Amino acid sequence: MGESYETLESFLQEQRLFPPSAAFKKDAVATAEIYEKGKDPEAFWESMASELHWFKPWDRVLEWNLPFAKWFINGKINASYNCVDRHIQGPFRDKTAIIWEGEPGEERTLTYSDLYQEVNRFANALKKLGVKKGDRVTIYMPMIPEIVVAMLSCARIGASHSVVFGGFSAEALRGRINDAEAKVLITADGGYRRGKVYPMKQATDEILKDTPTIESVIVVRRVGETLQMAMKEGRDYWYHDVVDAAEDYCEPEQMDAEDMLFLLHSSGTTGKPKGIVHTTGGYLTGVYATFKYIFDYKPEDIFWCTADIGWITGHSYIAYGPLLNGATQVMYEGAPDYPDRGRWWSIIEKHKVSILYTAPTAIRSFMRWGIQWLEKYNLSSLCLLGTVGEPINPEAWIWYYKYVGSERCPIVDTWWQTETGQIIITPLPGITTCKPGSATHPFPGTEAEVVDEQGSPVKPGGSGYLVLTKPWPAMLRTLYKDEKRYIETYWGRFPGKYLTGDGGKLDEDGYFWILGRVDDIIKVAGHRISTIEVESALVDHKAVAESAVIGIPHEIKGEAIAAFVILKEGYEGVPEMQKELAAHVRKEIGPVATPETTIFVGELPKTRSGKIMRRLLRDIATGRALGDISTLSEPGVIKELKQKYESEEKE
Ligand code: 7RM
Repeated sequence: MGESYETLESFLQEQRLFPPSAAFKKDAVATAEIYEKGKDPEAFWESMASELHWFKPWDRVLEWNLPFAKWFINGKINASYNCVDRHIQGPFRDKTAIIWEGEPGEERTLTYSDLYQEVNRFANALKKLGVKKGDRVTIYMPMIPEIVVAMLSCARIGASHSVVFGGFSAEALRGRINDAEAKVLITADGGYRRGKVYPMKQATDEILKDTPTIESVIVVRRVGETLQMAMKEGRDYWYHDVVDAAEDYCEPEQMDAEDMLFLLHSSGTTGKPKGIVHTTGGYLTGVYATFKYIFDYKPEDIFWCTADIGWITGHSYIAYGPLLNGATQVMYEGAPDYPDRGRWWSIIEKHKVSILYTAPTAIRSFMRWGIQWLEKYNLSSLCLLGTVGEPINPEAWIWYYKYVGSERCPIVDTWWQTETGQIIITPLPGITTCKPGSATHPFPGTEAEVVDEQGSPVKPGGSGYLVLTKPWPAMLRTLYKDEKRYIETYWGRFPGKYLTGDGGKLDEDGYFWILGRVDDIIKVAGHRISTIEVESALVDHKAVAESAVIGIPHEIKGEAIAAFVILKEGYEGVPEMQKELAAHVRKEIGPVATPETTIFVGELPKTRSGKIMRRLLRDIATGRALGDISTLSEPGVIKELKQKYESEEKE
C-alpha cells in the first residue's frame, strides 16, 4: 500500500470515536426515540408489522413458550405480495427493483412491474408442475435475477424454498435436497466466475438419481450453447418454456404468519448441516424494519449487498429486505477481481450505488490490492457502508471508512446469524457513535447479554458468551425435522437464553464486541463452515484413517482451514496426497471448504477419554505457547506434531 499506508497508520493512532455527522443526522430515518420505542418490544414490532400488508391482522403479537416463539398469531400474509404487488399499486410501479450486472458485462433492469409479471407466471408454472402449499423447492442457481423470481414464486404459492449456495458441490446439494424432501429443483445451465463458465445442471445430473423426491427440474438458460447437457424428457424443463406457457396472474396464497417461508441449511457443530426454519410474518417484519432503519433507506437509494443469495445475508438483504421496502438494488453475478480489481468500484460508479453492504474479508482483499483501484472511480454516490459475516478488525474498518467512504459515510457493523434471520447487534446511523471493531448495541426491540460460565451477565469490561435474552420476530422457529437438536443447541446451555455460539465482550461504555465463535464453526472468507463437516469429508476418503480440522487466522479470509490427517497403512503423506484430499473435500462440500494446509501426522493429541484436543492443535498452528497438557494421554505426540507443523510451514 506504500505511502497511503503511513497515513493510515497515523489515522489508527487517533483512537477516535465516530459520532454521526450533523449532515447525516439531519435526514436520518431512525431518530433517537426508536430506542425508547424498542423498550416495549411487542408494541415496537407490532408497529413495524403494521407497515406491511396483511390479508388478516393478528390476534396477538407474541406467544412465547420458551423456547418456541410464535409471532403475529393468526395473521395472514404473503411474502411475494408484500415484495411486489404492494409496490405496483402505488408510485413504484415503474421503479427499478433490480439492476443486474452479469460478470461478462451485460446488464438487465427489472422494474417492480416486470418482477410482478415474472413472479406471477413462474408461480403458475410451478403450480402446473404440481407444487402445492407446504411443499419444498430447492433452488441451486448463480446470481441472476431468476433466483429472486424463483424464491418469490415459491412464496407466492405457499411452497418453502430451500436455496443451496451455488458454490457448494453437487454432493452437498444432494444432502440438502434429501433433507428437505424437495419436489422440484430449480437450477441453471451454468454461471460465470472469473471469466469461466461453470456447469450447474450437468453437475446436478450426477446426483439426481439419488434424490427420490425430485419430480421436476427447471433449468434457466444463463450460459447457452457452450454447455452440453442432457434434458431428461418428462423431468427436465427449460425455465423460459414453462414461463412462456403460464398464465399471467397467480392468486397469492394467504399464509399463516407461522407457516414456513423457507428452510436454509447452515453448518452446525456436527457433520450434518442444520435446516434452519424461518416462518413468514415475523421474518418479514424483522427484515423489513432492520433494512429500513439500519441502512437508513430512502426511496432514491441504490442499495448493493455483495453477498450470494445462497447465504442468509442474501435472503434477508437481497431477496426480502430491499424488496419489502420497495428499494432499487444492484445485483452482481461474479467475482470482485474480474476483469480487474476495479470491478466493484466501476459498478458503484456506473449505477451510483449509495449503500454498500459487504464482508470484512472483501475489504481486506481490497486493502491488499491497494487504493489505486478505487482512485480510478467516482464513489461520491456512496452515503452508507455496512459489513457483516465476521469481526472486522479496526484497521479494515478505518480503511473502509477512509478510502471507500471518504470519511463521509457512516459504517454499520452488523452482527447476526442464519438463525437470527435479521440483524441483531448494530449501530444505527445518525444515532450511534461508532468504535471501529464493535458492532455496538442490540437493535431496538431485541436484547443481548454477555454471560459467564454460570449464565450470569458479566460486568462492563468482562467477556464471555454472547446470548440473546428476548425473542425477536425473525428468529428461527426450530430445526427442520429436528426439534430436539433445536432445543439442545440453542437453549440447552443457559436456561431461557439463546446461545449464539459467539464469544463477546461488553466494554466499559456498554458496547458489544464480538470475539468470534466459541464452538467448532469457523468463518472462512465469511462463509460458515463446520470443522467437523470437513473432517467427515476427509475420513470419507479411502486413504484417511483419522483427521482433525481447525480454523487458523488468515490475513484476508479471517480464518482458513488447517487439517491434521492420519493416513491409513500403505498410503504416503506426499504432496499428491494433499492435492487429492483437497479435491475430495471440494467434491464433497465445495471450494470454500478446501484446507489451506494439510499436515500428515502419526497421532493426534487426545485426552485420556479419547477426545481430540483441538485447543492444542490451535496452539501449534498459531505458534502459541502450549496450554495445559496435563490431560493429554500421550504427551510425546505433541512434540512430534509441533515439529511436523513447523517443518511444513518452512516449505
Ligand atoms: C450473517 C451471517 C453467523 C456467524 C456469527 C458470527 C459471525 C456475523 C458478524 C460476525 C462479528 C459481525 N450468518 N458474524 N456477523 N462476527 N461481527 N458483524 O454471517 O450464519 O453465516 O454466520 O458469523 O460468528 O455467529 S452466518
